Amino acid sequence: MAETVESTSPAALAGISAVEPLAPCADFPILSREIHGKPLVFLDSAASAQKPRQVLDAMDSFARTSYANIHRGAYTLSEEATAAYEGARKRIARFINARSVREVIYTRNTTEAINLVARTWADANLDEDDVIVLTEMEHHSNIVPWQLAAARTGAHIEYVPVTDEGELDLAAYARILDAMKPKLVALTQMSNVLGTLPPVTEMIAQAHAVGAVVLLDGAQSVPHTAVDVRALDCDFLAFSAHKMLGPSGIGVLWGRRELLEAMPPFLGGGDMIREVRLEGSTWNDLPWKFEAGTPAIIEAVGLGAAVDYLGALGMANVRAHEHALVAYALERLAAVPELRIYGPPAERRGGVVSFTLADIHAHDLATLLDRDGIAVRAGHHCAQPLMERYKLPATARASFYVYSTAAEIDALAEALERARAVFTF
Ligand code: C6P
Repeated sequence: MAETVESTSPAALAGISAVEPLAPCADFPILSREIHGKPLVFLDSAASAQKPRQVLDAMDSFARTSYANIHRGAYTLSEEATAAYEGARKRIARFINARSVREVIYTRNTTEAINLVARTWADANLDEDDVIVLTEMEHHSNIVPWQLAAARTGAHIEYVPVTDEGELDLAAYARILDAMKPKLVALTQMSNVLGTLPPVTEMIAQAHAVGAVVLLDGAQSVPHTAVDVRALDCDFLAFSAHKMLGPSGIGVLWGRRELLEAMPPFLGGGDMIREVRLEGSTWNDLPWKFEAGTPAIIEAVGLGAAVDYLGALGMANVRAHEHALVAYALERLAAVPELRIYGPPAERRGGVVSFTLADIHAHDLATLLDRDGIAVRAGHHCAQPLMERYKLPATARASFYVYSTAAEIDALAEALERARAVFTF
């Protein structure tokens, strides 16, 4: 079981095993549900995480007692709502070690955060002589906005290939940087399909050495490991609340202040302006320059509560727990006949395991697992270029979080063995 995790692993160092959940399951009301008469085994946190009652209660209590629009009314409720909304921003800034709270911009999600940069920074800074570097393991959210930006500006996109083992080809990356001197590198801090954790600190330093700006897609990293924007020295970071125990409908773009100051606004409307005249308008200060219209106020309160909850668990412990789980999962699932796992070893992987079983279609597998109460994602995981690279139409994917346990991985492995028996009858 979890004791097989090697002694120098983050889990072993933190004294954490995969046997117990890191967070009390009682905090997560949904985990007491049954699906088809079986206890729910939720293994799809990479798609969206479940919410602890601390987050649900914070949103509920705010909506019941302090809700009003923000930044608008000189009355008590509006002042309380503004304080709650801006207070959450301060906690998020601390969570990622931002230099200033003004660098934290609320968006709808990671996708909108990346689109914001691809619309404003890219349009103002790129032309047909410029190169954008992406990788083959990006989620569609970190490909399509740049393809649209390239179509508008004439910039060229170059992709860092992935190896057969599911890691970035770092020699190719160095060659691309050297030969093409890109203006922008946009890459994921963790693959949502393979779980790969690229060496982003080194990659950012290499990109900066040739003058590139670096955007990190933190959708799968910020929920699962300590992310310190100053230590990483990145220029932009995008992430979503719903993958880190918070609600859907809110995400974050963090950006280096001088870059954000120089960027034109993204969306126009209320709150993002200083003055509007019929002849033209001027813009509000950061971060509100990028927050047009009534934002997701209750959701910001939820994200603040999620950050508090994760902070209390300790992000090093979250990482250690998931490392123990993924190490156990790789070993336990490898024992299932005809099961093939994709991606790197546990040391360079987050809490995600993509697999195929014999020639059973991933969707059929996921449907069968659901009969056993087990929720996994199946499909291309919004990473079609990566799936094409491995000639895979689809995989099934199990992903773990603070409430996951080794027993759930056992349940998955046993259900997969039963599924194989059904399909290969
Ligand atoms: N991946 C998954 O099941 P949004 O939808 O904007 O909150 O997040 C987009 C996104 C961007 N980058 C990465 C690396 C991601 O994993 C995701 C979301 C989910 O893998 C839903 S497709």
